[in-house]
Amino acid sequence: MGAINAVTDLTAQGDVAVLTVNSPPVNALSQQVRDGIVKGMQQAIADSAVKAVVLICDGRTFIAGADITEFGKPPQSPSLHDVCDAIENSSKPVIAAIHGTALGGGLETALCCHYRVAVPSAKCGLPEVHLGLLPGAGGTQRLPRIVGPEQALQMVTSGAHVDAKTSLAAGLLDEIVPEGELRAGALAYAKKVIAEKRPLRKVRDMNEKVAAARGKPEIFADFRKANARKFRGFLAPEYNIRCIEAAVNLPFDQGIATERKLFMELMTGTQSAAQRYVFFAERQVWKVPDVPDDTATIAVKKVGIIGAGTMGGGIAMNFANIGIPVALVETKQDALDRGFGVIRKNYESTAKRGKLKPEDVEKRMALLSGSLQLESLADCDLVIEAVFENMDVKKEVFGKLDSIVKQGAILATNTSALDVNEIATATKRPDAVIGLHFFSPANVMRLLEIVRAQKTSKPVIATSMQLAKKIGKIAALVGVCPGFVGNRILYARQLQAQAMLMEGAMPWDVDKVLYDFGMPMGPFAMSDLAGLDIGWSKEKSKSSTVREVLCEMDRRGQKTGAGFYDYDAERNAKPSPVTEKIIKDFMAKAGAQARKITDQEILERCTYPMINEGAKILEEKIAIRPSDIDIVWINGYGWPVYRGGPMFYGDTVGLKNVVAKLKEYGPKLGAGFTLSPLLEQLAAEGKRFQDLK
Ligand code: T1G
Repeated sequence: MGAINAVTDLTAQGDVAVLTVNSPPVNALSQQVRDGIVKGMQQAIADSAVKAVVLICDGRTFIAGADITEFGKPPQSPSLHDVCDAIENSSKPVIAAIHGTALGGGLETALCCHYRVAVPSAKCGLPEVHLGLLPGAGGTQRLPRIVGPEQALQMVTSGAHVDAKTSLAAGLLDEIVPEGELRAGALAYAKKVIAEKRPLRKVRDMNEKVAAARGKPEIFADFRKANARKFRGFLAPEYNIRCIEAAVNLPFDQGIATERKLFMELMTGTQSAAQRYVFFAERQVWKVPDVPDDTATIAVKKVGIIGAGTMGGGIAMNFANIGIPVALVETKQDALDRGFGVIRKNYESTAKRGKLKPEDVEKRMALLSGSLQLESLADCDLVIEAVFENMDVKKEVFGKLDSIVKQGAILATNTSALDVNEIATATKRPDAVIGLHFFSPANVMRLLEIVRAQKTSKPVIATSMQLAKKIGKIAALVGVCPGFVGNRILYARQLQAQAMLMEGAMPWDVDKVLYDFGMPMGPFAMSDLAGLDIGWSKEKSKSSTVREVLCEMDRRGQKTGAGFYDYDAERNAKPSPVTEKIIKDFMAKAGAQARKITDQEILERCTYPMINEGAKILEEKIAIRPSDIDIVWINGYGWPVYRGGPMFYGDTVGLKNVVAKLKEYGPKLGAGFTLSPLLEQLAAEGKRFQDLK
């Protein structure tokens, strides 16, 4: 008995051996943890005084999975399968004692135990699908044997964390013990198992629920059909489904063989590499080298928002959602009333979907106050302007805020592209000025670009990052330049997409390529959705571009039933002969000859300039690291997570190939296009963006 290695120990409590794992931060199944469990089991079994084993973890959680940092490296024994076998084939009953989140390999390990107990706050899940994987240690074969194939399909393809109560009802847990008394509760349960001479119950032998589903292929066909849209482009969900099918149709060991085969296919594929990269990128993005975690922050007890339109209203909801009072200011009462009406409607539709209690709708609405005077913001700790996207208007507002709002408050702009340094000059406190670029709809989109101006202070940055986390956003700290990170890269793509219209491609040709690549929609469908008339003015319009002509014809996008596409009453899009004619007229006027542009060229012409722009953004230190750029494009624009983001995609294609193609397209990319020196240098050195630290 005693320490087995640095992260595991074995102690005796009467005739029960307690095998404790203590490997912060999440007791992941590193080689040391695996070795400790195997050795601990051997010692417990060899000790005749031991009648049962409790497997428990110190720290914040039960085992939260395999150690993702070991993936892609040569496997080290003992394997997770060795751990599972050691437990499941033990001659003495093993009881898993669960707190925190038993996830992935952690839950799989618990499923190899003979019994499982947990505290009420514990959760169970198999989230491997989010890493582009599937439970590779028997989870796809054991889970359906307990909860049945239907619930197993839901769990493995959603990666959801299931609470203790639901897990108990589903049979994943045998008992819930009092909160904070896990060790005592598990020991008591173990003694009960001994006293009652309970059997060495193995999940692998529980075949009733899988046998009942045999001969019912519709379970899987219906599930695939119902989720086709959500799973589009992903490999892992389909592979998870196939493993559950194997659990239903094959004997256990053959099911395990199927699981191992499909697991390895995913593990060695680019989709999982991309999704594991994103897992770490989502944690890196919060780290700002010169703003340490212990930077002082400002308490934000009241938020002010100027503008109760789509953006202002959506932003307000974020803070009301976490119980922070919000004061909204508009210029006219009817605009204020309309804004409140939209917010209430949003909350009520969430409540209708059962995702919000009616009383919480009222609680959140009660946190909102409205006024026509900026003076009502005097006592706010954070004020965010979401007014018209015009520099003069914004500077005027900031000038007024400077004289109204208390000292020490943060003055933020929601601008999507304007120069935050210039906005800050309208105040005597540039250190308090920052950009908080929410993405529309602000109450839904996860991304927040936090724009650091030259004089923004570190406490203001630290507070903004901390607040972003509290409101459930994923925040990327970016520098000041036109379009910051996301929109600047978007412009690079739009330029190429529009240029190809003058070379023979139609909007629907370009959109199809990017949709098939995995984007939620292509550039032209996106423009129609956002509205073609953003920044367009009827008075100044000179029919000089396809977009201007469309707007002049009142074809302003989905909202007018026509834009690049024609839309039916359900807003289904179809290619428009009107748009085709406008494009052909422009080409005729320019004397341009249409040519066949391949899908591959469309894809390269749209994505490689994005990668190039990302490299420039890094050169100019507008983004801290390449993976921040990827986080922006995955969470702000829907870049498919299984392709890792534009910078990861560049690494996947190979920067040498990206540079070669950009040089080959040369003048086609437009007179303003220049190759990023950083991109060229990395390509020449055979390096990747991921090698940049
Ligand atoms: N391996 C290695 N490190 C991990 C890890 C893991 N599984 N999970 C978390 N970390 C690190 C994370 O990088 C961060 O490090 C710190 O722990 C805190 O994490 C065979 C193949 C458990 C719900 O997918 O969902 O098992 O930044 O910031 O918000 O079938 O971490 O501090 O240096 O996220 O409180 C399956 C992944 C693996 C669970 C806690 N398991 N982790 O959330 O903290 S694959 C998972 C999470 C597998 C088997 C398969 C969350 C969490 P740092 P955090 P949190």
